[in-house]
Amino acid sequence: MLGDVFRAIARADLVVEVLDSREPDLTRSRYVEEKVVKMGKKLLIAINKGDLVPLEVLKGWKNYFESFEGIPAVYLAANQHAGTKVLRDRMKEILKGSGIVCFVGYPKTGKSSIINALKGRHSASTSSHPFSYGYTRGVQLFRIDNKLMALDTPGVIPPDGSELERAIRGANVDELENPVKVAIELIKRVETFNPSAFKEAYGLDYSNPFELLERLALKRGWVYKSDKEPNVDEAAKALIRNYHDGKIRYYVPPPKV
Ligand SMILES: Nc1nc2c(ncn2[C@@H]2O[C@H](COP(=O)(O)OP(=O)(O)OP(=O)(O)O)[C@@H](O)[C@H]2O)c(=O)[nH]1
Ligand SMILES: [Mg+2]
Repeated sequence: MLGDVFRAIARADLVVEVLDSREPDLTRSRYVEEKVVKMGKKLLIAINKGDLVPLEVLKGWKNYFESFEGIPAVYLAANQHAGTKVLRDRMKEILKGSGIVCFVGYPKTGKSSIINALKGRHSASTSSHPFSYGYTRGVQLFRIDNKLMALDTPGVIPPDGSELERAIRGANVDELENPVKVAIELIKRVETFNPSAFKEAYGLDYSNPFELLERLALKRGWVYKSDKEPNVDEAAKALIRNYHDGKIRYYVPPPKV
């Protein structure tokens, strides 16, 4: 799988690494970044899901990447088509006109959403390429306009890292060993940055993470047939999926430069 991504990078002139604005540090792959540089490709960071985070924080992360790490960066919210023009202009500027751009990043950071937003309504509706959300399987080539082509790649997660990190990096919930344990860790982490994140998302009151899962299960009608107890496993998976789908608002502040 990672081999497919590197073969796609080899075909491109510029690589855009897509990060989740809530967790830019945990959703970036220094391994892939180093590989991109070694392969002689240009790198641009796109901080996506910007609608979930205050503008000052987005600017702070952009400044951190550009000033401290020397990597050009833009922020955007693909699902609202906000910031896509800035991204398109920045890509053309780096490419000095035209070329092939390869989008990489962990699953669920929004690679396919960005490409779809870049294509715009007109070309998307006339495109013969099948476009779908959900996990992108193979590498696909799209035309953005008469200057830019985009390679969409599947998100790949290295096997190292804790289950919590894997969940934040978009791991398929059905591949997590213990979704309830991971969901509880995720709730605790998010609440250290935004104590009311889940109350805002679900409108539920609770006194601890496990109780949140129970309340969520009952609200959705997920109970075990045998004893009518809340199905917390189902609730845990749903919560992690909602997290991936950008329903939970919080942010990790950028490092002080
Ligand atoms: N809130 C918010 N959600 C977004 C944004 N962009 C994408 N999403 C959501 O994030 C989820 C994943 O989006 P995709 O575009 O499929 O992500 P991907 O990186 O292509 O995922 P893989 O193909 O699995 O690697 C979807 O539920 C999108 O609706 C955004 O800017 N803001
Ligand atoms: Mg995709």
